[in-house]
Amino acid sequence: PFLENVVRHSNFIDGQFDTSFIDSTQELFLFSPRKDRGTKLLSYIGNVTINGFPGIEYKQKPIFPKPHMPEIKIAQSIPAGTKQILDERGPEGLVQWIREQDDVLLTDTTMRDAHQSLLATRVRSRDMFDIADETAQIMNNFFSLEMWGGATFDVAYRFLKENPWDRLMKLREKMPNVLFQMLMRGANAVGYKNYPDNIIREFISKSADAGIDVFRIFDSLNWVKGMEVAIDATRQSGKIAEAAICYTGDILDDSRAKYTVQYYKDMAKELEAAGAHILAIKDMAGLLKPEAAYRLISELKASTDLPIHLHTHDTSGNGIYLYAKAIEAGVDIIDTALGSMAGLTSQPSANSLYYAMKGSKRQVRADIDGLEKLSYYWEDIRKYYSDFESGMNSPHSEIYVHEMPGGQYSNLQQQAKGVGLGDRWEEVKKMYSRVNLLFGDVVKVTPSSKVVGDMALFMVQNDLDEDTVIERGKTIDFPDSVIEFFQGYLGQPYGGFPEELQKVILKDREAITVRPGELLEPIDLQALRDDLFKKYNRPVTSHEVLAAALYPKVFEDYMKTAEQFGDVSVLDTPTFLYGLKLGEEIEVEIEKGKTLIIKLVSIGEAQHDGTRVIYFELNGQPREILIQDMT
Ligand code: 3PY
Ligand code: ZN
Repeated sequence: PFLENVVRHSNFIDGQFDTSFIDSTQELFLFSPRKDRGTKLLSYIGNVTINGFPGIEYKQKPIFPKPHMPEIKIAQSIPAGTKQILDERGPEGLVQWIREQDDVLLTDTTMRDAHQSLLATRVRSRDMFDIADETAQIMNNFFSLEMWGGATFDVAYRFLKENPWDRLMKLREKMPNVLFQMLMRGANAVGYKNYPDNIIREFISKSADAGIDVFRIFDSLNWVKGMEVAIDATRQSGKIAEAAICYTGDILDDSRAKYTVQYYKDMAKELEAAGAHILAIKDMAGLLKPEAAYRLISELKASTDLPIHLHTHDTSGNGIYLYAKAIEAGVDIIDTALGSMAGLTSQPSANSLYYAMKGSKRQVRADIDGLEKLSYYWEDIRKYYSDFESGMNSPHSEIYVHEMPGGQYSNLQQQAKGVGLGDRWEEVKKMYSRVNLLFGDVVKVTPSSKVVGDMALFMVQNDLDEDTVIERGKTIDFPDSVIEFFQGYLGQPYGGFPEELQKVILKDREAITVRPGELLEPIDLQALRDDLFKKYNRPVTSHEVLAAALYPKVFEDYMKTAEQFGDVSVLDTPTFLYGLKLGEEIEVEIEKGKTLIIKLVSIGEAQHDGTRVIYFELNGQPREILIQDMT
């Protein structure tokens, strides 16, 4: 097994036959236990069959069509793409190459922001692996694939019970030709709070090693100080630092004068000075109107040499129009999703944009027939996750009023349901925009958007308004996230905090004005590794150490589930979410060449202690599993 681990390791696959990496790579010494995997999987399946899956209304397993696989010839060798340009010419060479392209280049967000925004980030790795070979063939001329970061990291551990690093490394293996891009929340990494600098540096370094090429780095308050460590760490790793300006407000609205074109131009200059290779405009809520896009891109093009990469969400339905205007103004790269995973709170459709721009001066570089085929596949996959859809089924122009990021919409809605405000969702949305103004008109993107969302839920739940928050505030315990925000632990908002509100919320707590990273003690990763070693009684990988540093509780729960049920990522998605129907038989490949055949034979009556015996066949042999019925 040791040799197998070495041969399968990405460094070895990348041709680093100098095996000195063995000394520093603990995961090579991990040998998965061979025994008992069948029983653990049966326990998982029995459990989900009886008790259902969190967030899915309990029902009989639906019948899903077999996903449409694109009928394309998979070439013997994978066509070269932007990844090879970066590897051969380095970040500066890649930037130069972008400048030389006349076509508009695309980033596909299907495996990250699209499902984060449409399906509460629930798409599993397996559904990505199954289409990876075809994606590498069809999207070989894309600029990049955004497939990691943002909320995908913690949702993978928390809800999907799978390891996000495996997703990254396996996709890298299957798609070695196109740049991989991740969303990095600056000093908040892939979390909701600032982490010590050493964690940011280590996380970027390990993500780069595992396969990320382009780090889109932003700060949730557009505070450049909060982005500097991440930009520097990315440059140190030899990767692309794509620094983002988060777009908020409306540059066309003079009554909303806080975020002007000049504000964005100044920020672009600061990011260039901080070492950005590419400038991203991150329109996380889809507020950028077509004329505003034209003006903003034109002015930024005139004031910086950096290539510009535009990101939006199509919530208003104006996405294609806005992209057309941005293309006219000279934008270099834009973010789209595959047709069936596009639109609404997700990105505009690559397929539609391709046709929209046909006959215009600048072409959108894409293989449209191939995109249509990939889109069919995702149309089927999306059905698995229908319980996580937000229920929004037509464009919402109200986005220009509530300004909620696309990635937040379905999540906040779930959160509202969770605290019993499901039927007051309209009120919550209105309150969201009122809280924004109460906070002084802040940039709203993870995690600052979560603070605004938490406060909106809190105010609706407690029947508070702008006046009563101040009047009664001294006796109110505000949500922790709100207190921490006003303490300056997410950084400093442009224009400062509203003072009166800050006093009411903080009471006798102190606020900081320096970068939180300057105050946070480094986490001793070696000590953490030793602790984890003791706790789990086996060597832990550097990826596991980082996960434990970023999300201690989530990681601990994940490890418990993994101990109880084994590696559930091998299950097909319908079985993972719904279990099995009586008499249903599935094949589960638990490792290459090793398949289990699992059949659900019958479900015993509930016993007086609430347990049931579930009768399976495992590879033809009868097996009984005892499950606690929690329904
Ligand atoms: C995230 O931080 O996850 C986002 O998608 C922000 O837009
Ligand atoms: Zn987004």
